[in-house]
Amino acid sequence: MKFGIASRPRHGCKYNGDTVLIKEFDSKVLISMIDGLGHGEFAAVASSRCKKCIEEHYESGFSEIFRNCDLELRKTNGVVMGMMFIDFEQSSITYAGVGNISARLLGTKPVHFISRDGIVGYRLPKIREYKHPYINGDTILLYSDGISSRVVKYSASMILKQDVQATADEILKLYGKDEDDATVIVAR
Ligand SMILES: [Mn+2]
Repeated sequence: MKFGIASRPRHGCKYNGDTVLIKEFDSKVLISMIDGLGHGEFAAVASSRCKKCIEEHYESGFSEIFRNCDLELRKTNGVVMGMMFIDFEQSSITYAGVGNISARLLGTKPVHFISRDGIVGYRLPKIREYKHPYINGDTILLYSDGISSRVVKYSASMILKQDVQATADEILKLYGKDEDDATVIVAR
C-alpha cells in the first residue's frame, strides 16, 4: 500500500496536535488518525501519548486499543481518533472512530464511515466497527476536522487516479483551515 500524508499545525502555531500512525504487519495495515483536543503543546502531548499507546497494543483489536488509549489519556486533554484496519488477505476494511474524524473508501463500492460522538480519555463511547470489502485499487481518505467538509467536492475520480502524496498535498492546500491543525491521509 502507498501512503500520502500531509499535515501541518494551525496557522502561527509551533505544535501540531494531529498525529498519524501507520503500522504494516503480515498482510495487514492499521492506519490511525489522532487529533489532540484544543491546540498547541497540550494537544500535541495528548496525541503523541495516544500514538505510543496504539504502538503498544496495535495487534489487540479496536475495542481494546481504544480502551487502553482512553485509560492512558485520562490526565490529558484527550483526543478524537479514527482507525482503519485493512486485511489484504481477507480483502476487507474495518473502521472505528470516536469524535470528529472523517473516513471514506473510494473505488469499487464507496463508503463514508461513521465516527461516534465522544472523546478518548474523557468520554469513550462503545466502539462500533464497520466492515466492508476492500478491492485492490480502492483508495482510502482519512482526515481531521482541520480539513473543511467542502473536501467532499474534490473529485473522487481524481483521487483514484492521482499519486497519493500529490493528492494529500493538494487537499491540505485547498481545504486546510487556518485556525486548526489539519491532516489528511490518502492511501491505496
Ligand atoms: Mn482538530
